[in-house]
This record gives sequence, structure tokens and C-alpha cells, in this order.
Amino acid sequence: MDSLEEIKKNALNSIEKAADEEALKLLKIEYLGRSGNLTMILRGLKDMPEAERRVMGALANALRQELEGAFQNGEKNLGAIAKTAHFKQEKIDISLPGAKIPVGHLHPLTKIKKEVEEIFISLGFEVVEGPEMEREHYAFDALNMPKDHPAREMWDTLWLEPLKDRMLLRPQTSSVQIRYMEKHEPPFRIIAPGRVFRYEATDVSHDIQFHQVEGLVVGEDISVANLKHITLSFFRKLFGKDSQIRLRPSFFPFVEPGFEVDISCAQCQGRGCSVCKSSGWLEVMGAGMVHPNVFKAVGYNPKLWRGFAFGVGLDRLAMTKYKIPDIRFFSENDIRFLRQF
Ligand code: FA5
Repeated sequence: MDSLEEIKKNALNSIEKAADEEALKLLKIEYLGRSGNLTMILRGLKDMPEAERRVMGALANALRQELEGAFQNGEKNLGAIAKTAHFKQEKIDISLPGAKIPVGHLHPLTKIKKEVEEIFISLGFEVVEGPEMEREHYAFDALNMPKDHPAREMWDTLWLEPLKDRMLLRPQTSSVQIRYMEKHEPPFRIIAPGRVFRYEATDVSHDIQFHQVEGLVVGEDISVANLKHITLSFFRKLFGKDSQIRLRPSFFPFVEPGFEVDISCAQCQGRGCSVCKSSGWLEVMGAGMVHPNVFKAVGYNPKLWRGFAFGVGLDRLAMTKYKIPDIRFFSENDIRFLRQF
């Protein structure tokens, strides 16, 4: 059997020369494994005389510790070398396409809003904005709906705390008409796009928040003929030159006379389908000639000025244009829906 001194010399020498981790593993078995050189010596201790056993035992254990340390160091060094070699071998192919960075795009409601704005700008309109959080005065009183007027119920909305301030979430963009007229003199043509809110049950074509574009034209000799011409031009630019409109009498307190404006269904070209509930027409807009009381509320002389106003639902326009069957898809934020636009 080799002496401890020889075992140490040979082991350290071999550890240092080990070419790779595999070789080191075999060496470890050779020296420290179950029937390794050093293990055999340690096992044989029990048969030695007491005095010899004590000396040899201390030396052999010390050597085992030393070799274990040497193996550990060797493993660490060879591991690091192997890693560097791997990196050196790795090649970068610069001709491969890079990782694709996902690019976002506009929401369908933003797209339709931009398109509608561009059409009205081309018809000589200016785009203005107003607040979503509104005062009762602009949302109701100045629109010819004083407190307790039953028509307020058509635009039931969410009131903001504290109630004594009489602030609400605007139920229609018509409040922007008042804000604009307070600060400007006629003649003018404006549109006011924006979000509106209602306190009502939702279904495929009704939501509690949606978007409108308000239109207001004021001048000296404005008539229903102008209203028809502008709205027809708008719908033809948006849905194609074959689009038709029809006006039905309706009631809005801030106009007189008032109309519902329907467009011929783009889905079935007016023949009747599920989208237009077989009628061939879609109700998308309220409109009318500005009521004299509205002019009075902003300090205009109703004998001097005439005007027409309209409010069109942007969500319903987008539904028609992009063939979307449920208005609630717009706010659900489902990426599978949004990716289609
Ligand atoms: C109005 O809001 C009036 N301010 C329109 C108006 C303006 C009339 C100027 C006269 C002069 P109405 O509540 O009908 O009217 O809404 C107008 C349009 O908004 C509707 O034609 C429809 O397209 C859309 N709309 C109404 N309620 C909802 C709803 N809950 N969800 C989605 N769209 C709606």
C-alpha cells in the first residue's frame, strides 16, 4: 500500500493535471471513493496498534480533508474554463432577423374619431373640446332643461359628490355648445368630440359610457336644408357615396324642430338585415334647429342668429363601419378583439 506521503503527492499532481471535469471525477473515485487509496488506509486503522492508530488516523484524516479541498478547487477551475470555452465557441449570426418588438396601434374608437374629425375639418369645421365632469348649468339648464324638467330623465347620469356642487358626468356633448357660445360670437361651425356617460342598462348597442361628436353651426340664414346637406355629405364621406339619410321628427329640448337622423344600413345597403333589425335604416344621430332659449342662455339675440346642431354616437358609427356586433367590446380591453383593427 502507498504511504500517505506518496498518495498526497500523486493525488495533488493528478488533480492539477486533470484535463476536464470528467477526469477529475474519476480521480476522486480513485482516491476518496469507497475502495479508493486513502479510504483503504482509513479503513485499515482499526487493525493497527493503539499508538500507531492515533498518529496515522490524525494524518490520514488531515490528508482526506486536504484532498477534498483540492478536488473542490479543481472542479471550480475546470467549470469556469468549460464555460469560457462554450462562449468562445458560440457564434452570433448577424444575418438572422432580430427579435420582434410588438408595436401598438390605435383603438378603433380613436381611429373613427380621427376620421370623423378630418371629414368635418374638410367641411370647414373647427374641433373644440369640453370637460367630462360638467356643471348642471351647462348639462341641463342652459340647454333649455330647467330643474324638474321631465326631459332630464332622457339623459339620466352619474352625479358627483358632494351633491351640493351640482356636478355630474356629462350625458351628452351638447354642453360644449354652451361653453363655446359663451366665449365666441357667430358665425362659426364647430364639432366637439368626447366621452359621455349615462345611467342606464347596457346591451349590445347601449353602454354607460360612450362617445359622441356634437356639431353646431350658427349664422344669419342657416336652415334645415343646411343641416341635411352637411349631415348627408358627412355620412357619404364616411360610408360611401351611395349612403342615404332620412330625418324623422323627434324631441330634444334644445332644438326646435328636432330630428332623429337615420342612415341607410351599410351592411345590407338598405335591404334589411339583423344589424338594422330588417328596417334598412340605422339610428345614429339626433339633430335640429337651435332653440331660441338656448341662444338667450348664452346672450345671443335669437332674432339675429339661426343655427343647427347635431349629436352623433361615435361608437355606433364604429360598429357600423367595422361590423362590430356589441358596443361593450370597445371597453372590455380584450386583446383578441383589439388586434383585429
Ligand atoms: C343626444 O345625446 C343629443 N345631445 C343629440 C343632439 C344634439 C340632438 C344636438 C339635437 C341637437 P341621444 O340621446 O339620442 O341624443 O344620443 C345621440 C346618439 O348617441 C344616438 O343617436 C346614439 O348614436 C348615441 N347613443 C345614445 N345613447 C347611447 C348609449 N347608451 N350607448 C351608445 N350610444 C348611445
